[in-house]
Amino acid sequence: MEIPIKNKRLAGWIREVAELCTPEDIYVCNGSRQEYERLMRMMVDSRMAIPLKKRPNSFLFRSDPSDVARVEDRTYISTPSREDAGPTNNWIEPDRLKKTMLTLYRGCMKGRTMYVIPFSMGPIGSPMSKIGVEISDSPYVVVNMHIMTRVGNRVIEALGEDGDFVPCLHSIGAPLSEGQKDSLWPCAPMEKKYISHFPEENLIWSYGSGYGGNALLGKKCMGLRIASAMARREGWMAEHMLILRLISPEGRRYHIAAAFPSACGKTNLAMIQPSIPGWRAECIGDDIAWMRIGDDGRLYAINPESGFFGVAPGTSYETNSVAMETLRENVIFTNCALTDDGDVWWEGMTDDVPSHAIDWRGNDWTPESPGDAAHPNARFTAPVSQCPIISSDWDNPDGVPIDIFIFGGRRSTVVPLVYEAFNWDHGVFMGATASSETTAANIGAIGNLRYDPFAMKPFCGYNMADYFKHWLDMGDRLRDKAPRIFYVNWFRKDGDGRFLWPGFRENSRVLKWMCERIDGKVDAVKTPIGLLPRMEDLDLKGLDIPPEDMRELLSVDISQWKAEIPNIEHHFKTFGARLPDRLWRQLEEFKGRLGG
Ligand code: OXD
Ligand code: MN
Repeated sequence: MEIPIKNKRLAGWIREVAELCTPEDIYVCNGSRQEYERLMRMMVDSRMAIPLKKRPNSFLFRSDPSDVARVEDRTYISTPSREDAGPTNNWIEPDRLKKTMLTLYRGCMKGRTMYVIPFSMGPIGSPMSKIGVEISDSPYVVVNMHIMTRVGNRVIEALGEDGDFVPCLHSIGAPLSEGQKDSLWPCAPMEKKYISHFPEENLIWSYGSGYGGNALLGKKCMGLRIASAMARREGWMAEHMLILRLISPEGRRYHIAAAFPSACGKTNLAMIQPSIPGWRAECIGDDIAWMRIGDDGRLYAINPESGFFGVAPGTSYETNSVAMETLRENVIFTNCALTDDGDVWWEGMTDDVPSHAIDWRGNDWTPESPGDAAHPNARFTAPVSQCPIISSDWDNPDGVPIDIFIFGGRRSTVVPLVYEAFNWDHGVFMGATASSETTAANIGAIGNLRYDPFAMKPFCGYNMADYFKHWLDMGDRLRDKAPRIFYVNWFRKDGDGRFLWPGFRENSRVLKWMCERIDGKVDAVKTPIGLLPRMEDLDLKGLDIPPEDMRELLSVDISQWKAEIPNIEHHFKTFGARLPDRLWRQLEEFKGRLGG
């Protein structure tokens, strides 16, 4: 077969994969609009995609009910030594894992087209960007990759004859025998799914799932797991962070990067419309930040993606009008409900609930039906460029200079609305001990408390203790140019389970306080956990929030925090001797501040 590719390693790899997976044909994607439209038409014809009458050029897909989220239990970091993957990752020795997966890959694309998807994470040609090539037998993956990354001929050109790339092999794991009728969402059973990373070879092998981060390999697999390992080797950072620009009434710009676990509001914060008069925000990215130290010693961030793969349920004109505007056209929806007039719907989208819809499983649904109309992890895939508040710098190849880091999670108790780190090491301690109640973004139990350091637990491609060390090293290099570090919790509840803080647009009040902190305009209250706002420094004008709620939101209950200590100790001990001493020291100091 003639492959129109000059890059020798790429041409060789395509041949090798084709021999292994035995597809019916091979198609190299050029990234054009015609290509996108042709594949969509093909999927509409096969009834995998449903065109939406109400939204131009938008389509609904329904996945298999067993294939609805990332599968952390089936995700592997395969390093020669188990220690190098660390206690937060599943591990199988590379030769053994490859042997198992080669057996699965053998003949797995039979009856299907093998798509070769050359993509760039970050603007093509930026020194901060990296090229990947995904081989996949899923046309759904191709159209999503078109939106989420920069796909096509320009990438092949940038690769040249000997440019480097990350090979990302993906198969849904559902070969078709002669005459076999295809299912609408083919995939392999759970025990055959593998989302594997070989960080020492910069290699990704994914098998058996067609959904989200399991299949769109530029995102979590390359953009975070492989990139984080590369970043440590090369002295930069790959983080699970949104990036936004906040602009004060005087026109001063602040760049904020914030790490929250999946489905904890990163997309909402990335698209915030400040409720405080005169303040504006621009969106740069909602999920991943790649950051390097620039010539001036500051930390510069790019969003390596070019699309949003956001959680749909809960998104509304009330909670995130910018997202709703972004979703008007050219969108791929997955596992949302279909309304009778040909639109999508999900829980929380409108106050009026449709009296009838087709649910995410394809069944009739009414408000009396026992289950949700949309799956809780239903998603939209939309181009970043359609976001009405996208920053003109969102694809600036040099990135934007970060002033503020925010960590956080979903905690109904204990953790106050906001506090600031005393210094970089303390900020790293805050990130390393970040905890959150689990969400539907991963297959597994929902609402369990877990440590999710830097919101990277599912995404760190190496031993997390070494990752903490990398953060400490970055601080040593950045010194007084380092971003200031804050921790937030928008999800605190009272005893009756009611949220104490309104969240969404009102979170701008907390961001404003952070900006005033870095400008030295306001003092803070020193507490054992960090620096908290004085009540009078939080701009609460126009917000109807009872003072007792505010007091609770800004309270630090020493006995509750003391009760966290054994859990933190246990969490740290899981890293054994690899945990940096500087973090043990932080814990000792924390205990001291809490009074023993
Ligand atoms: C995501 C996730 O899809 O974190 O961004 O699960
Ligand atoms: Mn994410």
